[in-house]
Amino acid sequence: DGSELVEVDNYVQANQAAVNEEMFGKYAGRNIILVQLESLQNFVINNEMNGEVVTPFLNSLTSDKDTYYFSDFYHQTGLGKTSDAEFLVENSLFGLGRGAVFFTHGGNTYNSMAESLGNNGYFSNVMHSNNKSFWNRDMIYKSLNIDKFYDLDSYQVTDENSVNWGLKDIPFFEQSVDLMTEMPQPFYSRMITLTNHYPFYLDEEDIMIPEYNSNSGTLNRYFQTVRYLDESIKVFFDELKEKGLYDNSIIVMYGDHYGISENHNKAMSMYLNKEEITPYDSALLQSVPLFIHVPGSGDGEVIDKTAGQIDLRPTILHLLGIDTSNDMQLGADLFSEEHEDFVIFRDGRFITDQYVYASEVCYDRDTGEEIGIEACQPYIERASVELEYSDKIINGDLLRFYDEETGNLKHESLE
Ligand code: GP9
Ligand code: MN
Repeated sequence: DGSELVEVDNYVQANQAAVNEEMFGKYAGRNIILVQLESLQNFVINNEMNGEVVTPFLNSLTSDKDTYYFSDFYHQTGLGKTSDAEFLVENSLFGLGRGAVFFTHGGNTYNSMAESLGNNGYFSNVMHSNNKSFWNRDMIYKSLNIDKFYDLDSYQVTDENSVNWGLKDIPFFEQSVDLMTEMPQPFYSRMITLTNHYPFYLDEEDIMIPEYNSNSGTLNRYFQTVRYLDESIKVFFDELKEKGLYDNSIIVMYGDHYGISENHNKAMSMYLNKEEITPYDSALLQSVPLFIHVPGSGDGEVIDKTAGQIDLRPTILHLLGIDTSNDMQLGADLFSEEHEDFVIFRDGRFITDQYVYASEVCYDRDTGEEIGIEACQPYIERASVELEYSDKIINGDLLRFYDEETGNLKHESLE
């Protein structure tokens, strides 16, 4: 019943990070566009592959005057992959340790980012050119109060403009911006790219750099599809400018999860010039890029706070001037002075500014040396508490007992 929520609520309230007054509402009223970048890991950013720049456009954003680039940001997904990233961002809660929460708890009550933005006059939508029932999206998007899902049926998909999983990212962005011109403003669009997805195939005409030369065809092709993804984002920005949607929007872009699994450690060690990939390395490799691009703001900066996808919702809502102090959330605003350098992975691993915890070993983050478990112990406990609370909320469908307007438990839950 709802009484289970009392303990969770106390924890959430006690761990709220105070808003940064300077940042709160700084970009209020703008459209908000989230781009979830399929399988994009941070190791390719500002890096080369056999002398080829892999992400020229995103690299330019890392030192752009209008872009906050978060260089120590991590995905927190589990088996739900893309859908878990979506869940984290909408709810500031973790996906589940087993299965995909999109499937298992699609009918729950949620207090999503779409709902908060909807309550503040935003038209919320998701744009993704795949069959609407993939990952049970059509069902859970109703529970998340997303006004409209621009799925496969909203796009013109032909043999020529598709590859691998479907519509290529460049035509996806072109067609999406056309759809945006028809939307009521302000809008909240959450876009999900597709081309940079395993097994990383491209048509000949879209190949811009050669393959890598490791023993893994997957890693070898990955650089090429990442290069294509980078190009598609450049096209997206140009289209937004052309259609007059650029200046009054914020564009938030982040990787959804890893693209290169541990099955390719040998090839990765060759690329990274390391003798081997240890659990310590694997954890750090879960870093994905995060960009918050605010056209014309002059507010660019590289921020190396240790953080994760669960932090996106409070960060974004606060930038737009929307209060989250009553939200049942486990993330914290990235611009808060009280944001802690601590990111918890779904499987219990974690990273702080000082430690990496993986395979039940505590590592000194700077040196990669194994150290005594005591240093990690307080974080191990907090990681397990937060994962457990998140699971409790989802498994018990506890948000149906919670009134996020007042921050109180609903009456019937205590009867
Ligand atoms: C499918 C796409 C890919 O629509 O989002 O999902 P993934 O396999 O990466 O979880
Ligand atoms: Mn994905």
